[in-house]
Amino acid sequence: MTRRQTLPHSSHWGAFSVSVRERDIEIVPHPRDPDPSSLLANIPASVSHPARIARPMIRRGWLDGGPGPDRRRGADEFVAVAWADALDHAAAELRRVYAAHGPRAVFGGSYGWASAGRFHDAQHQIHRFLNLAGGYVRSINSYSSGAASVILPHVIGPQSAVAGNNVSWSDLVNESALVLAFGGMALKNNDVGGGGTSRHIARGSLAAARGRGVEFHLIGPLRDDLPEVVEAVWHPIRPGTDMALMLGLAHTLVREGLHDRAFLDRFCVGWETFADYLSGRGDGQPKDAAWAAAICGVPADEIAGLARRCAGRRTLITCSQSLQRAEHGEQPVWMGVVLAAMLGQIGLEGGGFAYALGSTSNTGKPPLAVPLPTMPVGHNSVADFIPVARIGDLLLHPGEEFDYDGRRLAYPDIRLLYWAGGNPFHHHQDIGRLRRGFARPDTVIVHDSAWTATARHADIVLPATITLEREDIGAAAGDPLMVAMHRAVAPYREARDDYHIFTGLAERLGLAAAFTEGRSARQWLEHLYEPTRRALAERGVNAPDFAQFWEDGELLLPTQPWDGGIVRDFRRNPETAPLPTPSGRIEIASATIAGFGYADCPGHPAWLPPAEGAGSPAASRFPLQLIANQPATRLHSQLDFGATSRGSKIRGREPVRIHPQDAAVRGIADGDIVRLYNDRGACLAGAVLSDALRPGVVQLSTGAWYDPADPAAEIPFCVHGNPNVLTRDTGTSRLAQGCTGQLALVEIERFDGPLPPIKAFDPPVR
Ligand SMILES: Nc1nc2c(c(=O)[nH]1)N[C@H]1C(S)=C(S)[C@@H](COP(=O)(O)OP(=O)(O)OC[C@H]3O[C@@H](n4cnc5c(=O)[nH]c(N)nc54)[C@H](O)[C@@H]3O)O[C@H]1N2
Ligand SMILES: Nc1nc2c(c(=O)[nH]1)N[C@H]1C(S)=C(S)[C@@H](COP(=O)(O)OP(=O)(O)OC[C@H]3O[C@@H](n4cnc5c(=O)[nH]c(N)nc54)[C@H](O)[C@@H]3O)O[C@H]1N2
Ligand SMILES: [Mo]
Repeated sequence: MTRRQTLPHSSHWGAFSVSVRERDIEIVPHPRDPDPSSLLANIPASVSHPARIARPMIRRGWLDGGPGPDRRRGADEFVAVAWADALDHAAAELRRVYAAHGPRAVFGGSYGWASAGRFHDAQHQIHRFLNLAGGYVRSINSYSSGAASVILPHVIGPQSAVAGNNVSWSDLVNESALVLAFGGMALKNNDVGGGGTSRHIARGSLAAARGRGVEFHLIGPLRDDLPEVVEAVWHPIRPGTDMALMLGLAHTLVREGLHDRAFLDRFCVGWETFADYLSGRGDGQPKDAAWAAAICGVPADEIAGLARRCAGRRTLITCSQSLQRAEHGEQPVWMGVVLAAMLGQIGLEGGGFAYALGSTSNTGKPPLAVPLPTMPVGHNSVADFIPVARIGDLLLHPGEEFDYDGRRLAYPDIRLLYWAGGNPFHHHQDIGRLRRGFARPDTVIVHDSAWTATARHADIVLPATITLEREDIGAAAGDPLMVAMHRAVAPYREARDDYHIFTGLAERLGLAAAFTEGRSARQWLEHLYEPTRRALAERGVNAPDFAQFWEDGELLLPTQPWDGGIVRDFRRNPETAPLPTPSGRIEIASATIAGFGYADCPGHPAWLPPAEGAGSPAASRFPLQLIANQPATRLHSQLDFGATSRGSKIRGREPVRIHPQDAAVRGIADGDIVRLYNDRGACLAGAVLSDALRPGVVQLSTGAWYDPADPAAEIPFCVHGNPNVLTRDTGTSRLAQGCTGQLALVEIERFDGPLPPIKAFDPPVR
């Protein structure tokens, strides 16, 4: 027996150390972290779980019949092959597609969170490789923030200007008087920060703010989107209707003369245009509190009272990312800015508008003073792209045109789909439709460490290592701890690092020297570390060489003083520090957007009823509003087989929360297995009765691995609880084309049939 060692490491949900003897590991949270994440307990299972991919695999139909569209993808068997053969096949197919169809036939967007670590990050690796191989059709923006990232630059500035960079946690604690939190600031979401985090501070900050007397209002369908300690007033809104509530607040402010005319005049453009809409001068419908109440389900006097509470004090409006992950998701983000402008608080400490503060663990913290190690990806020769959540349309509608942010673009014809570090059968909507899309290309190549549904829909499956099996540098903007991620265990069976896999392909394509630049993985770490070390030395602060950093296991990086960024500069002097919008001011109405002529995103914020909302034809058959939010027990689909995730399941199914009234009329008891369904698909889940939901709302978080009862079925039935069999594959609007996965209409019934087994974690071949 080797002796037990303790090694530094990191993950998207926190820095930790791993105590290891052979493959037996224990995870110890970092001592700096006041509130470590329960997601750490998912990690031990990952080391040797049977869901890990043991060997390279090729799908039977592809191996026998060669490349080509194939509806058997996802329902075919796999054949284990030697690494050399798998790489030969993949390289030959890349060569064929590049030669016959050109780089516009290769989709390498490969969206996904992959793992913490600056060098082995799968997105950097795949994009670097494909750039050298000839280029690829990419994806832009994110599932997280598709709508906000496009609307915000038109209205106030880039997303980074208001996402945690104008109002910090310490501003909130020390300066805010009232926090109006749209979508809340769920502590579960604070577990995660892309790239890692060494201090989870949301819980402590929220408690401290309340301790100073800050008044919290939660606008949201779930009471637990703010922790009990802040004693929030809960306004249980009908999902997808925040825009109407915001208009009702705005109307009340104007009617009672509580809006800040001086601020609107000095810092904004477009007020008159919007005011006409608000008052109903344009369309005959005043957007008053009574009008809003009928749409959003919050009583009119409550809306009016809330507007009065917000006026005349240091009010902070926060908007979670979830609000914009829905049809017309641009609107509540735009209107959140407008409401904050009407209150005259934008650019003041602890006031104004903050986007996504609390949606992840690294917003609202001071920025770093030195650059982080960054893997260069090179240059992509292909101009074509898709807004990331249009993957279904890309695969199903080659050649078809679409709108995006004032441009008219077309979908290229994709022959080869390459994914590393993401799980579209987790992240994308309407899995039945996505499956039809995945049948279209000639070849699908996937690297993953585990048999996700995406791997099961591939032709060539290449087993990747997990972070514990390799060395890396863990770091993230917004957190000062840089971690020397030591290798803790040997790779599982035949798994290889993505870098190693791409090196093997690069060798076959004659690109090895360009891809590796002659460096081993360790030499890359040393190379990538150097700019950070140099910047530290230039500042005259502790700048250990790489060997010392590696031995120390971590390095605390200096941060910059918090200055509130461009929004606060603008508030101090709008003439010398204009915003980067067309007018240099906050755009309450946008001539640019009006010029696009989009009915689903007009030139000022507006209430636009969603196709599937209350009162829609679909609602008469599927009357429950599903919230498909981020899971509390894992990061997305990652480590769904881990202890924390498994521990929350009910007879192996993902829990669905339902209000006792909705359960009673359907004869559903706590702990029952239920079937959620609509026209697009169905899934099983375990019922949890809870009065923390607004009646009519059910909540099934994302991330349970897609586990079809019949993998070949046209309409998917997932026996495990993946809500994306139910969600609708449509963009937020022609402006941003963002993901709309947060909401869907469903019906629920008790499932009394024989319970199908869970097979998601069984490998398709041993
Ligand atoms: N209905 C609905 N759907 C949603 C959302 C929603 O609110 N509702 N939210 C959306 C959001 S915000 C997001 S960000 C997406 C997240 O979607 P994804 O980022 O695609 O989800 P993950 O489960 O993190 O997928 C990462 C995959 O990479 C693999 N992986 C990890 N490390 C490595 C590595 O080093 N190498 C390789 N090759 N693979 C690795 C993991 O095993 C996993 O399969 O989901 C979106 N989907
Ligand atoms: N534990 C954990 N944390 C995570 C992640 C994870 O997978 N697991 N993922 C991370 C990622 S990639 C992202 S992008 C962020 C996402 O951050 P968000 O998008 O903000 O997170 P969600 O949990 O999807 O949604 C937050 C809450 O919004 C509420 N909500 C939903 N629809 C509406 C609505 O129409 N109106 C109002 N007012 N409220 C609504 C729901 O009650 C939900 O609980 O989370 C990050 N944090
Ligand atoms: Mo996200």
